[in-house]
Amino acid sequence: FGSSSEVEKPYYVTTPIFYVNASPHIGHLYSMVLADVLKRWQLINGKNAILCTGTDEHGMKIQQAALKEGIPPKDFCDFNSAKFRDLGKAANVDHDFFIRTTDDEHKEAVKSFWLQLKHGLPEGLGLYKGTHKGWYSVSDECFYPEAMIQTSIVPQTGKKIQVSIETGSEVELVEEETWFFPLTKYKDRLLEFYEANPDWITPAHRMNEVRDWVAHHLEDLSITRPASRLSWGIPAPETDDQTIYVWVDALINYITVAGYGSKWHLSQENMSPWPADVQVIGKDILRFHGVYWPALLMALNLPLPKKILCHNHWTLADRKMSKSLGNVVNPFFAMQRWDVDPLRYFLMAQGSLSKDMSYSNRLINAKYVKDLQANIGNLFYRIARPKVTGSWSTAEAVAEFRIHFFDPVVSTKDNEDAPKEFFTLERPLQNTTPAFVTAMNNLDTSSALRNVYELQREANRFVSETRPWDLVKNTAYEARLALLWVIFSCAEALRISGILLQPIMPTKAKLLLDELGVRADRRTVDFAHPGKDADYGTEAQPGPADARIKKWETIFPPTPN
Ligand code: ME8
Repeated sequence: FGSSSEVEKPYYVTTPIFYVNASPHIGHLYSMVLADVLKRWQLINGKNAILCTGTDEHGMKIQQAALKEGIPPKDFCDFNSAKFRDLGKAANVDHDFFIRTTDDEHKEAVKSFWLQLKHGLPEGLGLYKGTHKGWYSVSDECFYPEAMIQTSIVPQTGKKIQVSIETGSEVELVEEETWFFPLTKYKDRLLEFYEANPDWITPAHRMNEVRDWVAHHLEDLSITRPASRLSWGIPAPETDDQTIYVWVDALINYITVAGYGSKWHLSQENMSPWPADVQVIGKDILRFHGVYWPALLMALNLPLPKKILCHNHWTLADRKMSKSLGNVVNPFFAMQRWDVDPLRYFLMAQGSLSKDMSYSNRLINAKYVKDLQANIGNLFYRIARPKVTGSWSTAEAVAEFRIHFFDPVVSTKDNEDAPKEFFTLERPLQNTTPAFVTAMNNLDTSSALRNVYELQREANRFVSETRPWDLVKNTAYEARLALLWVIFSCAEALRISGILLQPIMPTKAKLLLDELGVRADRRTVDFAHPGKDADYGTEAQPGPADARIKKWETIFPPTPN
């Protein structure tokens, strides 16, 4: 990153860094794609944006998983981390950084952070040593207070175990000497911060959960484990018997990437790109990001992220898709079956911030057919076919329209005799982008996409009503004008949709815009308004019209692959 304060801070998006104890699944893909869409959205708004993802490689969970496989932990991490990196690549996730918590730079950042917590804070606000007794879940990598534990019986064996009420994962009673972060001392500051920034977490009800937790359940945070129990982690500086708690290690990744520890320490200048503009997380890790993370940053007087976006979970047969339950869908297989962009579209259209989302091939297929094939695919197919456009491609028809008819049509609009149905697309063309922008500013991809879907639906209805296939047979001037107006209006619907769909379906949107002959420098949101691009289509793609149309027909084929 540029270290000069004159460099504009890029919009900074993060995903959680994923545990490498198992292979990635659809839930991980969703978080990655969502973050990627938010980054790409900034890009098509003309902003500079960066995205960071990566893997979380320390802790008891990884240590045990590696031991079980009989592989040295680092080799185990190398092997599984590569799968997450491959996933990003396969899904066209445009990340700028892929951080691994085993990277030397990160370890240095964590140690530096640790030393600041230990020595750099006023009396009472820094780390202290004590005995910790509590219920630890290796699977969740956290302690739970007594009140959040219950007894459960393992169905297969009848064995009684203690589990977390929240996640159902097994806990064990642990009593050990550790270092503590005095989280309770930050209670008032946290509550004041939430009060002053009620939109800090999206959606709002997650903010309430966090506030409630801080108000009623806050305890000091044990932030080391005895090295005798946890050896696979970053050693706490200045001791030889403690390892830094994996969650503290993990959270710091977001600032390691931004140069903490190497380029800046406590100075708030030249911190580009921190603070993050949006941090995408699943609801399972809300407390870590909504409570521990701001408290740790506050302790060091560092700026807090501007926004936490907390999404719900994908379920399979009504149960959370999860590595520990084993009910996971392999995202590589899913992309092979549905193709990358249609799957990205499905995830973004069905993704929800308020309820869990059910994953099934039947649903993906239904969405593919209804939204992509029968709606957007159909519109292009209908107006681009030679039987509708005569001998032109759509791009040529649009150009023809521009050259010969633009002014007359504008004046036709004022002509009371012009048939009303010819202007029914006007309003949807005007309204789609503003509504899409509002939804994206609310980080709501699903409602953003509904606007594009509606525009395409209106455009298809418009084609059915104006019947260009009849108009094309009529050689009268008015009929020719009407035909070109229909094609032009639909091309506008496609052009605007193509621009807006770029973050969600980068490859398909590019094909669409290429096909319409939209110049590369006219694909930003500024241009996603009717009449905004005065001459697309004039730089038609090389090759015969038929070849272009054939290419289009395979964009959303009957079976995606
Ligand atoms: O928690 N639906 O890593 P993790 C939607 N290393 N998203 C899901 C999901 C599902 N069923 N399952 C997982 C960790 N996710 C820590 C994070 S960050 C500093 C450290 C996504 O591998 C979702 O984003 O268990 C969730 O928060 C994350 O994967 C958890 O991944």
